[in-house]
Amino acid sequence: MSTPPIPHLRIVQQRLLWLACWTVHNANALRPKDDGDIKVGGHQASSASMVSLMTALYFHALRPEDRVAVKPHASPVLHAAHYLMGRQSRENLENFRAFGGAQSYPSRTKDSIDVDFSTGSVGLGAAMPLFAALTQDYLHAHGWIDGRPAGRMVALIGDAELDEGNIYEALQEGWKHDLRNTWWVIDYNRQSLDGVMREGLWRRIEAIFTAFDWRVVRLKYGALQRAAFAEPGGEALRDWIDACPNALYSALTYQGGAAWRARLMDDIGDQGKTAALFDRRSDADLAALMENLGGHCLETLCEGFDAVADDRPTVFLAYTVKGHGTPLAGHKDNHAGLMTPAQMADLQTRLGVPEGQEWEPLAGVPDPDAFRAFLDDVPFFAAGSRRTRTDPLPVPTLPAPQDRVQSTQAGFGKILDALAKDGGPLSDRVLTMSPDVTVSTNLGPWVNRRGLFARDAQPDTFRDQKVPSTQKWAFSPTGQHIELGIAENNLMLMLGAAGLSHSLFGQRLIPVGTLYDPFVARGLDALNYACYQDARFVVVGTPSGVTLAPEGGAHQSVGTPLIGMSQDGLAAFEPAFLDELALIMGWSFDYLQRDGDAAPDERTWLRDETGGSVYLRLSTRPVEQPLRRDDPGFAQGVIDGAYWLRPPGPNADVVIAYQGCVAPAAIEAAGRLAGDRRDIGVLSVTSADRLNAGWTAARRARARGQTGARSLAERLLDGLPRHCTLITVIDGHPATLAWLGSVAGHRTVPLGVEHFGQTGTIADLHRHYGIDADAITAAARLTPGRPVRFAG
Ligand SMILES: Cc1ncc(C[n+]2csc(CCOP(=O)(O)OP(=O)(O)O)c2C)c(N)n1
Ligand SMILES: [Mg+2]
Repeated sequence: MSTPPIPHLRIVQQRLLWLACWTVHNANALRPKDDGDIKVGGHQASSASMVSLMTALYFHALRPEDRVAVKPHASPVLHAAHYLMGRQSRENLENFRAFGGAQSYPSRTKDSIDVDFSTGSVGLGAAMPLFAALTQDYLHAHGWIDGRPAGRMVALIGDAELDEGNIYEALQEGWKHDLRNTWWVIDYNRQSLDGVMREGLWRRIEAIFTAFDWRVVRLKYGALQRAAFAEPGGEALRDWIDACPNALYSALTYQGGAAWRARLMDDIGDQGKTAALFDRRSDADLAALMENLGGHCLETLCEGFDAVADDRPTVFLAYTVKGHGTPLAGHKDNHAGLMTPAQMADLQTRLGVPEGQEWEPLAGVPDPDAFRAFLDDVPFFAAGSRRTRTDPLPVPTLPAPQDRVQSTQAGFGKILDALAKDGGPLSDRVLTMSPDVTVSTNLGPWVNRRGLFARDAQPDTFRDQKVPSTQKWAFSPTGQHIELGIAENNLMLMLGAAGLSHSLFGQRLIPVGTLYDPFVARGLDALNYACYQDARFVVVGTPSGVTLAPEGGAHQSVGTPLIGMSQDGLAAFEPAFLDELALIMGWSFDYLQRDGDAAPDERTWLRDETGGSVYLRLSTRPVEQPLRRDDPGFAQGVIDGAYWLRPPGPNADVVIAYQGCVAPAAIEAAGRLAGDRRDIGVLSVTSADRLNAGWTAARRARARGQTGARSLAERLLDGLPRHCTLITVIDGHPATLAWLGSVAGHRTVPLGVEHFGQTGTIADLHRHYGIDADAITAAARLTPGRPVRFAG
């Protein structure tokens, strides 16, 4: 490790502090505002807290192969670092938090700079690099990134983030998977948003991380403090610091040198040596000494980071002061605090930034050439962009299983099983994972063929003992299934990290994760977070709805179809039949590898070329399969979101539109009604999400003057007579399909599930919630038009 270039780093530290504070100040106090007096925001205190940490890391300790998640509210520092390196534009900084400018919180997709991991929802940014480290190990074990050093996956986190439960879930999961190459750097300023932390949190942190086999490095005292402790009377000062409550330390920091002196003299000034120690320092020097915590001392930080040469997961507990180096320092209300223009002017003078040169990257730097030469050699930035690209893997045609009666969940297992058996480049890159529901979500056959992943092989003891089992359970470095603990947050984060493999590590993975559909809600913020990063994966919610019947009320999902519709970056499907499912899975494997930007598709008005992730909502209900359907119109409709299972006649006064496993009820009801309502149509909706998105996009396009824009939903429904009633039905919230009536102005009766919690048979529950054939026919009876006579 090279000797830390402390004088240069000191300049970086000052530059980052200035540029970060100035960027926020400009956005709030100088930039003209459209919204009147609404505060733009940005976090000067949280940024100042992390300036030294980020200086030591980005400008000294990190290597090009490392990847970093930055505490969301330190975004101004990250942008300042890139600006200093010539990687961020002044225009973007001037537009911080404005449309198109530098983002409020680091964003992989919206920021122009290399953001390795987006952050924003605190806690998740801590866990994401941990799962990226597991992904990196997976790639190494499979021999795909041999010859390149393993990078460190680094999370820079606020201390209050440790309140988030997902942190501990991630620690436990990491421990199970023999985690390595992971650093968490805690900005231990002992302040959260609203106030000051509980005393002694560090002890809990040390105990918890140690319990999970992490190395704990406490960076508590800066070099100045350590030197002072060595002076006569220094030990008493150290004891005083150690005993000082967080709130008092913060308050004294805010008040400054005179307040420090008064309090210290009161408490320990009766000892002559200690009094002399204080007397040797001016008020300003005393304040600098007391604020010289490890997390602000470049020597201490560089030493601490450089001392870790192995791959053991390491947490650095870096003591800091929130707002360090600014007049906001230490005040308990400083989270959203902004320096006044006068305070900014004062800071400007103190940091030697000449007036008019506020945006100059090297303003006030004494020897710009030498400093520039230093920057040119900073290792982390030296290798250029950290984003990688990969060519898409070809997707084979996935044949539909030929069962006569089968559920989509079982079909999913069979399709993956066939893919595992047939082999090929795509199947080798599929990485499945499940939070302790591998077997019960039908991933078993895939796992039997492809094995479980672990860096070190572990035998299947039950098999070795000849205990009969249908499931092989051996782990090896070539396995393709990651068995996760139950925490659904971890599934979503692992999907997110593996789903960024192509961009983080230049190696494409096809992550497929399964969980029980109701527990999508449990991992929802992490799912949203993964989508926000533009990670690419398939997540399968199964079983779903009330149709999981005897599995019980607690496991029923009602709102997940609406999650599928509303989640950006996620195309949601709920097929009823296996031929549909096979088409959707094949399309998904291609869709998640796309990265283009073509014009919208004229059939659907969807912009599929940009790609995305996919959510499949499946069911355990065995359903009679239709006869072979091989016309291309059918296949296209399945992918686009809907097709006519039974096309309506010209005088249709009822159309039944269904999604998912209620198909048999829709078909039965149509059969019963057909005698009297010959023109009845049945619309199979495979994706309310895509059907709806296309409709919205086409309306928007028309509003912009593209008068010919027409979505699939409009083309399907425009031809229906005006008096036709749509009866929609789904094992899920009725709002999922209710909007169909607005497409062409048809009266709609939306059937679905609004309550849950009742156990029973499928027939019991479908009757109870009114989504069976009787309910559909009853709804049809109430529609205007000719009365219905029942055949039998
Ligand atoms: C999940 C989530 N909840 C709440 C917030 C709002 N929030 C942003 S920062 C913050 C406090 C952070 O304190 P800390 O992590 O200690 O960072 P500091 O500002 O002290 O550096 C909160 C509650 C958020 N971003 N994400
Ligand atoms: Mg804090």
